[in-house]
Amino acid sequence: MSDKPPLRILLCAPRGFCAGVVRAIDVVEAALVRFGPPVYVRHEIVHNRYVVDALKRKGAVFIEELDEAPDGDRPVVFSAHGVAKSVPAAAKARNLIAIDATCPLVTKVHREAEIHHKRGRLVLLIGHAGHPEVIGTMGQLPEGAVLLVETVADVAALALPADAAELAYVTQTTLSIDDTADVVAALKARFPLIHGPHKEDICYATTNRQEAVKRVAPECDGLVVVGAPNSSNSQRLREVAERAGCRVARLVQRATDIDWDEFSGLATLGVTAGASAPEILVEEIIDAFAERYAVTVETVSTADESVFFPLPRELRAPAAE
Ligand code: 0CH
Ligand code: SF4
Repeated sequence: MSDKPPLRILLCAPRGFCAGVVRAIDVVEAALVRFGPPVYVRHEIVHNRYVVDALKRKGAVFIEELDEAPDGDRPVVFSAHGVAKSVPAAAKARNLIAIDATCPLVTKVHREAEIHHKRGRLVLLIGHAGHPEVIGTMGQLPEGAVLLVETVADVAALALPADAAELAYVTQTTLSIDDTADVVAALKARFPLIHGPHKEDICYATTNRQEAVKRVAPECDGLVVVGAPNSSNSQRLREVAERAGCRVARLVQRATDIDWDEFSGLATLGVTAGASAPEILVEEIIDAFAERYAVTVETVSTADESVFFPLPRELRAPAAE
């Protein structure tokens, strides 16, 4: 008999990589094959250090701004989070080879914002200030054409008349489903004529990962989200667990980050991973618990995912003759 205390692990499914992240990483890999190193990547391709370090070893060079890359015909990949219109324009002006790894579901939001603007509407973006996706979406339109709204209180504080007819909203793709529903409800209450998507622009992956956490959290005393602190969708998963009553809900990048005092005396632990966290890190964390507990792992599945996004045309292998 094991002298380790028992621990039941409820493993959320879906968890981890989404279709946009798989595509973004594949874009960098394909660009390395097509052009050879160095391939410049503007911003972390996805918010995960393990992924970034693995690509660095293959010859990717991560930069925050375009001017950190030399002029000339080297490829520069834009991250999954998207970029302002000024970025591809600057790349073109400098003769860089621009390769766009923006998730198609983020690009869809960019196009929605553009359509609203063309129809003469002021666009309200629900999102988190300073996040690269928010900077990218705001940067689709001229200065002042998009206003950022983060909270219900921000809606109340908007200096706009209640009968402002030409208004629309779009959202960041990785927000909390519940918080966003409240902000959208506040917008609709204050501006009944506001245009918007059917619900919001939160993507399928964000929705499914939050749903799975909601299902397991009430049964868990603790929950680990494998993900990085700058990963918006991962942070939202931790919040969902906390709000559902998990005594300890933590975001963890690697097993070495776990504070074992916090995770002592657990009977049931939930485990999930943000959309940018590779499965190998989930395994590492479960293995670390297995060193201290006699673990049993049950997968709790709340949705099936089969979304796939092809590579940008310029990186696809030529069709077989
Ligand atoms: O959740 P955020 O947007 O911070 O990004 P991530 O952790 O890199 O996950 C991938 C989503 C990228 C854009 O939606
Ligand atoms: Fe695309 Fe959603 Fe993944 Fe972001 S989280 S990359 S929007 S699928």
